[in-house]
Parts: sequence; C-alpha cells; structure tokens
Amino acid sequence: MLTIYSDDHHLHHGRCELMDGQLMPCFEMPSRADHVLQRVKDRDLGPVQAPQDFGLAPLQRIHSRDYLEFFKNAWARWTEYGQDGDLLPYTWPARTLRRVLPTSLHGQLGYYSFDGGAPITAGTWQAAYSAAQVALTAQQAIQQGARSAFALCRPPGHHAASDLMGGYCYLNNAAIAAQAFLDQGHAKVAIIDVDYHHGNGTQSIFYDRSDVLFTSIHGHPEAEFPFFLGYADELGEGPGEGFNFNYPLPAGSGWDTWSAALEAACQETERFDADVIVVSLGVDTFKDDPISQFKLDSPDYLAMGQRIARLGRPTLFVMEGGYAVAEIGINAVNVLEGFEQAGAAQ
Ligand code: Q9C
Ligand code: ZN
Repeated sequence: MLTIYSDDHHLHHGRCELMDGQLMPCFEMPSRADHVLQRVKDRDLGPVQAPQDFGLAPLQRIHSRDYLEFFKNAWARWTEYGQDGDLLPYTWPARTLRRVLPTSLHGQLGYYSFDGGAPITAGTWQAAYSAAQVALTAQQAIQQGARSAFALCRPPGHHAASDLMGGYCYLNNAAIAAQAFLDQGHAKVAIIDVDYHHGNGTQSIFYDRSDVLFTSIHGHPEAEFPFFLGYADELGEGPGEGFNFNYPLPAGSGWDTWSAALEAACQETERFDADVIVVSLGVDTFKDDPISQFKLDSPDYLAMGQRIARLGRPTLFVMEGGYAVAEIGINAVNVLEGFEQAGAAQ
C-alpha cells in the first residue's frame, strides 16, 4: 500500500492543553506521525511518497474562504502583538451570545473554534495545509486506480467543520479527500470514522447531503469529547436524511462491542453502495490510550482492516487520532496490513 507523508507536520507542535483542570503537554505531538512512519517502513508496507500541491481550491470545497483566510493569517497577526507563545481561544459564542464576527484576533479565534484544544503555532497553517495535500495526493492515487492508499496526515482533521477548528483539528483532511472524489466524477463516497471520538466536523459538513454516507463509532457523547454531537438519533437532515449513522458506545467497550458496531456501519455502507470509501483512521480506541476509554488490543486492528477490506471498494485511509505513542504505529499499520491480507485472499 502506498503511503503519502510530509515532514511538514513537525512545523506544528502545540505546547499545552487544558486537561482535567491542569495544563498538560499536548497529547497530539509530532512523534505520533514519526512512529507511524517508522512502522510503515519496518513492515515494508509499500512506497512512501511526498505530497503534491493541489493548492487551495480543494480546501475551499469544504472550508469557507473567510475561515481559511483567518487561519492562514492568524499567526502573523499574533506576532504583531509581539507574542510568540501558542495562540489559544478563550471565549466562544455559546447560548445567549451573538454569533457576529468580531474584529479582534481573539474574538475571531473564538468565532472560528469550538474548544481550546487546537493551538495555533508558527507552523500550524503550513502543517495543516500539507496534511490536506497528503490526503489529496493519496486520493489521487486511488483515483488513478490504486485499490488503497494511506494518507499519514498530521494534524488530524475529523473535528474540523467548515469554519471551525477544535479537538486538535484545523482542516478536515478526510472531508477534503471525499469531496475530491466527488468532484472527479464519483457519485457516492462513504466515510467510516473509527476514531475514538465522534467526527463532529465531518458529520456537520455532509449532514444535509446524500452523496456522502457518514458512519462513526465512538465514545458516547454523554460522557466523551466532543460532547455536543454524535448521538444515535442524528440521522441526517433534508436530502441527507438516512445518510448519517452514529454508534456511540460506553466507556470500557472492547472488541466484541466495538466490532458489532463496525459490522452495523459496514452493513449501512454496503447498502449505500459507495464508489469509494474513506476511513477516518484514529487508533485512540486502544486499551492504553492516555485520553480514551475503549479496550481494543493491537491484534483487533488487523481484524478491523480485514472487515473494511471485505467491503470490496477502493479505500483511502486517513490518519486521525491515537495518543499511545509507543503503539500508534503498530495499531495503525495493523489496520492497513489487515486490509491488505484480506484483499490478497479475495
Ligand atoms: N484538552 C482527535 O482524536 N481533548 N482529537 C479533550 C481537552 C480533546 C481528540 C481534553 C480530544 C480531541 C483527533
Ligand atoms: Zn480521537
């Protein structure tokens, strides 16, 4: 399987996040992608290539112009104040407040974010831009006939909405790639989000559309980030009704519970009859993940890849979360190897 990877992810290295009332070093750190890349090489998964540059146009298909402009310029505006620490929001337009775009940097930062988990540093725009190009380059490989490809994206994307950053995410790599498939002639794309957290950004982007099926298996939003989306009764709206399926699971869920939800998501995906599949591949479902509460073990990720392979469709894997850094490579690449093993057996 071809892997697309850019060293630019090192340009994004947030210092701190607020976790359980304490400032902690960011869990979403550069060594995550380094470990996945190392495992790809150790296992001889296939060639590793740098991304091409498709420019801003495919990003603008998912994200609003004003959001992209704000994100691109935010760091320069911050340094105009003489600041060089991470840029973090602290006020959001919640209930009772007006959603009017302020002129100040921090007002705009609150307007364009939904939490304090997405710090902007000097290189965040470049890293996120390159991650989107990684996804688009892997998408192109499938468009040109590959059965599968791995977009080793960092920072991750599935929490980012059309004009919102949050949850370590800035640009929605999976959504950008899904839209590229549609723009290049495919009629139906299915996104399966296996990250521990609900893919609220991806859901919101495609919620009123019938050309993208979104399924997500995740920690129940009653108890887990992002808390305010991801319930099972969210089924899509308007033309998108019936094209969104959430499988929220309780803390402590292991492979038996999790794989039953995957089976349900796969059956919806089969019913949808997608041309291509995009997998939002987070491995924060792992038993030792420091911020998550599921109990998957490393061999389970092989089985996960095998089940996805049985869908029998060209499949783009897009890296999302996973914070047990020592095992992230094993678990992510196990999904890819499981996929390839099942394909070879077909
Ligand atoms: N700092 C992904 O897995 N953390 N994002 C809550 C507050 C948010 C996870 C603690 C977790 C976001 C891509
Ligand atoms: Zn996650």
